[in-house]
Amino acid sequence: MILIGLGANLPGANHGSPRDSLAAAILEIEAEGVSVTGRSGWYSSAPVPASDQPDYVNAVAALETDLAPGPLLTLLHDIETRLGRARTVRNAARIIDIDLLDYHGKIDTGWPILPHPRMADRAFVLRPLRDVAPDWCHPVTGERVAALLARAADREDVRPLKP
Ligand code: PH2
Ligand code: MG
Ligand code: MG
Repeated sequence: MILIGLGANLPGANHGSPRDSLAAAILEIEAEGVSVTGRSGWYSSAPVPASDQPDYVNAVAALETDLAPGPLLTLLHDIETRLGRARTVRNAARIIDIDLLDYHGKIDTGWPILPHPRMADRAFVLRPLRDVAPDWCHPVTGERVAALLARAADREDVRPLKP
């Protein structure tokens, strides 16, 4: 299974909401010939680390593609740029962020790092991931998504949005 995380906490370049940007990103991914085989609900989440930034909208999607991890992540970054993302400092508020979370359980400390190095303790990733892949286990530790979610520090800050 290939899983990506999507997040946004600034209005889009054409004034769409963060949720619109996430939906637009998913359409762009499909337009590039990558199948989107599952998508979580939309979640509102407080920024991690805590800050005065606007709340995020987060989601997770499952993909099917023959692209290897590197070309896939390059494509995802191209889509971020097309949707208006400007890269500044780490954890800056953003129009769109698309992260490669898991690629068929591959473990790689090079580029891209797999699984995503911070996913195991982020409820804003794990809560939507559980919608798409309730049986998912962390490729390194073997822990199930529900177990990781139960001890994620930000788990109270992730709330489902109306569909
Ligand atoms: N992404 C970050 C940093 N912090 N916080 C929330 N709630 N959601 C995110 O997507 C997020 C974040 C860096 O990519
Ligand atoms: Mg990210
Ligand atoms: Mg990113």
